[in-house]
Amino acid sequence: MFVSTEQPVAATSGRARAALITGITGQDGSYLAELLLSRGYHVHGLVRRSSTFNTERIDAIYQDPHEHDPRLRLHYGDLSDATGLRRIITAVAPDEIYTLAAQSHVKVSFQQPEYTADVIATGTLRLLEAVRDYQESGRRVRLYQAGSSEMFGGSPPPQSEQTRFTPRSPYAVAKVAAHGFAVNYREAYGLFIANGILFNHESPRRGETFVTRKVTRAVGRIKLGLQDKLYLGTLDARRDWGFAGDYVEAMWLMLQAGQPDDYVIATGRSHSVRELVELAFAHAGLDWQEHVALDPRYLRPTEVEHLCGDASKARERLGWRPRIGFEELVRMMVDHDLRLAEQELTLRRAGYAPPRLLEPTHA
Ligand code: NAP
Ligand code: F7E
Repeated sequence: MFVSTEQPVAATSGRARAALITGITGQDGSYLAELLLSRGYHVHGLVRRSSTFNTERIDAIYQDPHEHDPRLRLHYGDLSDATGLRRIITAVAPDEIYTLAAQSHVKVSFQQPEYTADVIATGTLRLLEAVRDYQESGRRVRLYQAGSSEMFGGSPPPQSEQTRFTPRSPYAVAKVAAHGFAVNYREAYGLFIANGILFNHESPRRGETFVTRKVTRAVGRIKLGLQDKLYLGTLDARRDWGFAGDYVEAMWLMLQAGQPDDYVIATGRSHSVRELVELAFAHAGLDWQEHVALDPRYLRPTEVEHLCGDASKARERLGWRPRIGFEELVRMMVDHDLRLAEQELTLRRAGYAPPRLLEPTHA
């Protein structure tokens, strides 16, 4: 059963619930922060230090603590820094922790395998160790761990909670390890940990080097004459693409359940990259064949051919189901990126916009 988004959640002590989100500046973190704020939570976000601002996705919900007593607060931290994580957990005293932070790009994980493993696998372990000690000091906390359909890798669809993990990238191997740590800490120390095994989910806030956003950004720019070609890798891979806003609801529902468990979250329908490209270009009135070219540098050493999830367990036990389908999602993203391209064109005409660096690393 879906719980109303308007209903504020009170903790047992009477104070509003506090949630800590690692990865709050990412796609999912930003949607989840909005959801939790709308439900009355105090939200704390872990932000890593960067030489430029990296908070664009949460700028709309940020409140200056000099002027307000905000319900959203940010803390500098990094999954590579165990001491800092412990300090933040103690200071924040969260009722719920959503661990979303990750080097989340599969192709980049082939280029940076050691870093990817450190942040995803060992980073999750650092957080679990901090939570274990926090709970031993008498506090109760529920933790969401961001697993991925990439863990299924080479196992044929439909993939469910029963499907074997056959990871095909350093990213996926690291996610399998994080999943394993989470299950072990649940069993060994009685921690409330839910593993979400989420299939691809996208939005206008998706990072621009993931294929959906790369395509919709290019469609907007090509339509307005700011770009002519779009270079891609395989067009044959199939993914089960849903909307990120729907998927963060599932994360929250997992932590409201009576028992901690693992859940596949998916739409149950898959499409090829080619179908994505056709639909996105057609929505802008463009012929994709005139603009799309293969660049083998975007191919992966080992590809995941076909992911399509069976989310029956989440539907039956959590009442979760996706609201936005593939076609609506692609239209939403193209429309957003057409508006972005219009802004870029206006700035260019006024002499303000420099040429765009599209992709430095062929991710
Ligand atoms: P995303 O947009 O790439 O966001 C990743 C977040 O992690 C960002 O806030 C990033 O900070 C932060 N981060 C990266 N390295 C960090 C570190 N060392 N310490 C602290 N924070 C760090 O990813 P997403 O799409 O929102 O995905 C959220 C989580 O779900 C990830 O764990 C991802 O692997 C997993 N997942 C995603 C999908 C999907 O389709 N989106 C599917 C399954 C699982 P910056 O903003 O500073 O870079
Ligand atoms: O690739 C193909 C690519 O990078 C999708 C992450 O959120 O979802 C995401 O991982 C497909 C692959 O996502 C290009 O080879 C073709 O078959 O958008 P993607 P992903 O690898 O599925 C999972 C569930 C996660 O957990 C991850 O964190 O598209 N593809 N040409 C391309 N992909 C990219 N990025 N760029 C191309 O030019």
